[in-house]
Amino acid sequence: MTAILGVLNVTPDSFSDGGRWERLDDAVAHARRLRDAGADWIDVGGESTRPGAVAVDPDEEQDRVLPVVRALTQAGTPVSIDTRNASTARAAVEEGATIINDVSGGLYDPEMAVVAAETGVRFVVMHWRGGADATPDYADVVTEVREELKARIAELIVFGVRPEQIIIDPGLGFAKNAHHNWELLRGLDRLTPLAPVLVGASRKRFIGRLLPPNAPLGKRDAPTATISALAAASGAWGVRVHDVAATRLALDVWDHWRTGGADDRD
Ligand code: PMM
Repeated sequence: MTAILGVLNVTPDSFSDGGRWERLDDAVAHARRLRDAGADWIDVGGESTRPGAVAVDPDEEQDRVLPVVRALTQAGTPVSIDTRNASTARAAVEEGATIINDVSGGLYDPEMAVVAAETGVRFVVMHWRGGADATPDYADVVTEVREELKARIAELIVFGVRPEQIIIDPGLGFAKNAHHNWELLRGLDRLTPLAPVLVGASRKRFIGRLLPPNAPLGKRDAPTATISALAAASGAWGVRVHDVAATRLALDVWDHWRTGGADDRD
């Protein structure tokens, strides 16, 4: 069954600007809703990686995410830590996180590979060519992303990361235009032989292009859920989404399709 990572962005603009504990409570309550809706992991991030975003100091990032990671793991909720900073990844794993999700695949912070190797947790290696603001330039996006991820896996193994820790991600929207993103989704079955594949399409701009101009973000959740089902059908290991309930339903549809409704004989 395809895994669901529910997005929990603990950035200042994400939650009400009340007191610190109030914000923590909000974050934990939102995580609980995501978990109840069917998330397998809560992917906690304290730094926006969207186009135009400013890098956050790792200490500030840890002040944001660690209390949330601690509260969730203490409640038995599986946590993934979405960070490019090795110190944040290490601290989150010490608090019980079981996945490190690095949009730079370890290229932003050279210590990240060491932390992944030493902690031994699952490590999401996203395809990265200098972030969301870098210019997209590919002759054959699927082949180039595939080859770059393959090379990255080989480098990480030299650093002591075990192959079975690695999950790859095509990095939709990161130095890729809408056409590149759709090509990568169409070519997903060329990435799955390398390693388990995570897809992060949720609410991204290329989905917005399917909708009327200025449609609210929430309108992107139905097409996101459709992508989740199609990604599962293409062999994805997991999807990272904001609206977990819609994706849960879409994945359940795929599961019934795949099994011919084997549990529905009554
Ligand atoms: N996208 C964002 C953040 N983290 N992690 C992975 N593995 N893959 C992604 O595509 C990804 C990510 C940016 O999206 P957000 O601002 O909506 O969280």
